[in-house]
Amino acid sequence: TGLYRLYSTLKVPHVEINGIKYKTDPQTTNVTDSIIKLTDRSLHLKESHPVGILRDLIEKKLNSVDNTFKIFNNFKPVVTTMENFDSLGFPKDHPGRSKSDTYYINETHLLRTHTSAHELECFQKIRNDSDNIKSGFLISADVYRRDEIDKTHYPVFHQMEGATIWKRTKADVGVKEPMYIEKIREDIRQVENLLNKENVKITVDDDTIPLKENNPKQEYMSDLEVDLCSQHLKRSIELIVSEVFNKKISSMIKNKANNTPKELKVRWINAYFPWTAPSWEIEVWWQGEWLELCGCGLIRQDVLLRAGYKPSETIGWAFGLGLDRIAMLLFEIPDIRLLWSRDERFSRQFSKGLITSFKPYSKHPGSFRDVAFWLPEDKPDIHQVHENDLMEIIRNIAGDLVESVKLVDSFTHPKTGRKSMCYRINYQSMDRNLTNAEVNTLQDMVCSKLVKEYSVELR
Ligand code: FA5
Ligand code: MG
Repeated sequence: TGLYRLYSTLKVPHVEINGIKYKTDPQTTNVTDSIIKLTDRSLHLKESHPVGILRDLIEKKLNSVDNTFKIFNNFKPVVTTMENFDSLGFPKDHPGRSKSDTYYINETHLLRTHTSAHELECFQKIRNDSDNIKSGFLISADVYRRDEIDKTHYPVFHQMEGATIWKRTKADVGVKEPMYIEKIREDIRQVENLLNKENVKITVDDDTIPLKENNPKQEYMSDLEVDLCSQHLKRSIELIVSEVFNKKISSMIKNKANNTPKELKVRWINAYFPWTAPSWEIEVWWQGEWLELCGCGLIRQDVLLRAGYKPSETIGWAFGLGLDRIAMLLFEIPDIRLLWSRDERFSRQFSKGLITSFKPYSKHPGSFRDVAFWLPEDKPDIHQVHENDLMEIIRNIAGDLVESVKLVDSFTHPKTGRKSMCYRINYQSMDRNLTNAEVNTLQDMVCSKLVKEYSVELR
């Protein structure tokens, strides 16, 4: 970082990430120092960190079926726009590509926004792997998205990607009940057996059967293949969910927690992803709300062809699961910033393979400040200062000392037509008390940066 600081003071247009230097360009680059600092944390690899413990738990459960999944956990976060978007068939104008949502390093490189960025590569890697009818992979990694600031949002979180494919063999052509079909049936039975062993029953609500028109199947798969593949996908994800939540429920029963659920309720809903069809999301009912856990679907043939498979050679599924929110509820971590804490009082509470409840070590009072401003007159469109741009300014100045940022007021002056916004910034440290003077300094810096970068007029 010393070297990097030297570069930035000399205004050499480079950034260094994971030991590699990348050219920046003023039109595109929006990755910041505070984000770059997080690129070598690899929390998912720490075996005594909540995210690492959860990753390990899920990997073990999935591979307990028949050890099909090859594991890839060391991909670095810088990827190309090709890998993150084009390889998956994202249209050129997809909102996911926008600078307001994605951290770009330059025109061609960015911080991956999802683990799907490595799907193509992993499909290639497992292609000539074995003669097995069934193969697959799991990828866990940190992913980056420009977003709001509050207790459940952080610009970096973790995902696990999973995929399974079955090979249609030559001998299968024209046969009524081909070998791989029988294999998929057997694979479904295996997952179901494990599901039935879980101690709390899982209730599944699925109104995505039969397939709706807005979530169509692909031409190259038969109705039977779609049916079997999606059954295997859904049961496999339900197995993950019931493993994780059963562990939690068992410990709640042991601790006689009064909000212990008696059953585990999940539901399937239709979804859309450019590289799967049909596509779904699973949600779990937890403490009064539906929690979105995972997106998934049957892999589009285009992706498999790009990875070098022959037409109609394979069929299969993929999913992408968010780890942080599950880790937070599993370990009872009240603020997502804690996952990034380097405080011993946090880290010593967790150990490999154990699900334990986090005991808050202190609660330091927060202190809020409002920033109110008029948007520049010649730019009446509020997207000129995207909300995520404001979040980045605050993050860069105050880092993890900011707990949340909320829009508390916005109005347009009836005569002049000028627009005014007011945001409330809550400053609060997880480790110590902040002084008023310290908070004022941070707030002053935020205000002047906002004026300088976006020519707003403070009110
Ligand atoms: C994806 O990222 C797709 N790549 C998932 C996928 C993979 C679909 C393979 C099909 C096939 P999505 O943006 O919905 O989808 O994110 C997936 C999961 O990541 C969500 O269900 C959620 O659990 C988690 N997630 C998304 N955004 C956040 C966030 N800001 N903070 C924490 N977790 C998040
Ligand atoms: Mg989603």
